[in-house]
Amino acid sequence: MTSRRLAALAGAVAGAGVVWLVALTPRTRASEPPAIDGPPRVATQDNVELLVEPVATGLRTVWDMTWAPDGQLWFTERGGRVSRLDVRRGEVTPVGDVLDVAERGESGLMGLALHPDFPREPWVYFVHSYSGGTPPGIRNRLIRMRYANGRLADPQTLIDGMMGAANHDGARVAIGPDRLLYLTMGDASRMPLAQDTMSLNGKILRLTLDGVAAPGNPFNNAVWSWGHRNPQGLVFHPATKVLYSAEHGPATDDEVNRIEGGRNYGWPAVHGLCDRPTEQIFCRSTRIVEPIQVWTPTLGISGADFYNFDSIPGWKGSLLVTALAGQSLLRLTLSADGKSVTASERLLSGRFGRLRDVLTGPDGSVYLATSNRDGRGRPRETDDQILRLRAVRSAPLPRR
Ligand SMILES: [Ca+2]
Ligand SMILES: [Ca+2]
Repeated sequence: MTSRRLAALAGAVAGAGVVWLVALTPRTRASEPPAIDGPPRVATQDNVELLVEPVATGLRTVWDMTWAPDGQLWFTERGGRVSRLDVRRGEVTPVGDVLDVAERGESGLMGLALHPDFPREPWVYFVHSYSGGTPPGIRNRLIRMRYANGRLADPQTLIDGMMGAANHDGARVAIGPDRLLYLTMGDASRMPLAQDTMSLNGKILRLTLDGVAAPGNPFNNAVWSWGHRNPQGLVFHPATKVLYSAEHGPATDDEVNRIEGGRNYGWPAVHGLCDRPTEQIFCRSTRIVEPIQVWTPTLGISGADFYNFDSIPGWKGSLLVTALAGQSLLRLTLSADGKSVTASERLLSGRFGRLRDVLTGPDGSVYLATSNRDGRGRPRETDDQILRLRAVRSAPLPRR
């Protein structure tokens, strides 16, 4: 079945949940045609039953997803393609390609954001890797393109020359409530750069929407916070407007950080918490900000979004984070001040492979992007996919 037909089926089913009830009714006669499998269901720790539906299939390493004001879901694929997805109909419409993309190892077309006044201001922002520089190698740049008549055109480079690499090349973009553009940039496997405040690697950067270092940045350049290894998740809390990042650790210490401008997040001197003696000395002398959550061994955490809806009972205010190697969706409950994690839950373990990004939807659904064709997964025929999670019913089932 083509990806379009599969997706159309999913869209139709989303509008008529009753169909699955029929499909799930036990068959009584051997001569009946085999029923199609219903979409997988998973139960949360509160025993809320979630339905998982494919919305789009046959994609290649979906990296970043965001909403446009018209309700279309825009996404990047790492090889360079940009598309929009009608989540009700399951229709994928390519809108253009970012040219000059070098997709090697973890590098390629990554972060995506729309101008806050889109489409009146028709700018779409991207971070991508390319081959170039002296000596020649992988570099990263932030660009924007103009969207008109259904197509992307007129690429403009905003910042260029950031080191790239086949590893630690994370680049997620988020536009803040302050109308500034925030951008994560991995250390590109050059660990000391993360502590060099003149380098743009191993940083979270803060820029105007025209790509200029934002006024008030601590070092009069684009650097906002430093000491980051490979942040691939970046999201503002919907109520407090505080910025949070999700970061790949090495073999230990994946981190979720609460980002404050002008602060040092420790890498490579500190992995995770300031708990080893050598780390404690460094932390005392340099005022490190410790993560609010760590995972050891690492799960390869990536995209992040807040869930700010009532549709899934118990989830409102949660921070959702995807895991690549850990092949799961993590849900974190934050304390009232947002400075610590009070509970966590791990869902979908191994069910859909590597998960690169999560995006919560205006209808209270949760959209997930798989990354099984990134060279490290075991892709199935339908990969990569954009999946939708939604509650089957609005109240948890009674506990058995
Ligand atoms: Ca850290
Ligand atoms: Ca540590």
